[in-house]
Amino acid sequence: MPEGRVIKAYSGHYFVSYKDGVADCKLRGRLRKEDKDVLVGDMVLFTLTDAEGMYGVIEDVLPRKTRLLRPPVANVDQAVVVIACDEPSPDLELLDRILVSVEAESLGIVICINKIDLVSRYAADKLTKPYRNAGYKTVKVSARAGWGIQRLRKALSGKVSVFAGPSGVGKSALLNALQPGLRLETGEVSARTGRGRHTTRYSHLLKIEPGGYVADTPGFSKLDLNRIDSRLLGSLFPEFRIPMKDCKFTTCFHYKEPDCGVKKAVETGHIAESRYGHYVKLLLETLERERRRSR
Ligand SMILES: Nc1nc2c(ncn2[C@@H]2O[C@H](COP(=O)(O)OP(=O)(O)OP(=O)(O)O)[C@@H](O)[C@H]2O)c(=O)[nH]1
Ligand SMILES: [Mg+2]
Ligand SMILES: [Zn+2]
Repeated sequence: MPEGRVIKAYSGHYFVSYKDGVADCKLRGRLRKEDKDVLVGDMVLFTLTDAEGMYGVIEDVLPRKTRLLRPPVANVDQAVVVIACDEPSPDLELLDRILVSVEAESLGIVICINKIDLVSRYAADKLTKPYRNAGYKTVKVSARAGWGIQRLRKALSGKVSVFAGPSGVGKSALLNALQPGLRLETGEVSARTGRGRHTTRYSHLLKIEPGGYVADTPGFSKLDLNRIDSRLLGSLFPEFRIPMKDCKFTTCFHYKEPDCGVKKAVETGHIAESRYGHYVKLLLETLERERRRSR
């Protein structure tokens, strides 16, 4: 039975890329009954239903290596979290939420700072610094001016990646810059609201040269982290991991406790205040949810 990779899925159609092309597949009734969700990135076994090899039926979904909830994709090696320097203005809380959700799935992370043509080099560096200091791989680019595209290509090469981030930051534009000829639709940011217009509607896994896949995905502006354990949260901020070892209490939440290594690192500037602030916000949310669940 041929094996392939789901590259796009909508309204009951699953587009499966395999050695002879792409087949438009349906789900075998059994899978539909089990309510099995088949995601972009899933590896599947399928049977062809026509001689030309254009249509088929998915018979089985192979075990997933990884799975991200938002955006929903399977089997990616890394997430490329895209933000814009401006238009839309950076939502650092959303960025930190996305980073935590990706850390929780143990995927690789690249932070891509797009639209550097719109701001000074100083402003772009200032935005990037807390994340570089936290140990993240960051790439500053401009899809419009073509700056940094080679560095981004290098970070994607040989891997399966997913672009994640709010609407309007330029995910589709970056893919167009990476792979001439794709002609993905892009949409102007609204002058009135300063937000993107949700131009990309469906996730789509695309092949890029010289090797690798990238999923373009619809932008989103909210992310609830409702599967994360309050005890784990601190370790999902990579720059907390070493300072945490100096906390007096092994159960430290790095919040109200005395003698906390993380809080000390915030005071000395080794941890960015914005990152710590988002940590506290997420911690309180998580504790509140755990309290409600245990009632
Ligand atoms: N100035 C500038 N504009 C850019 C850059 N990259 C993208 N844009 C513009 O930003 C707008 C949004 O780009 P898209 O690629 O549609 O954004 P997206 O992230 O795919 O948005 P959704 O599909 O809605 O999630 C378009 O008008 C692009 O031309 C850039 O580097 N600089
Ligand atoms: Mg798009
Ligand atoms: Zn602590």
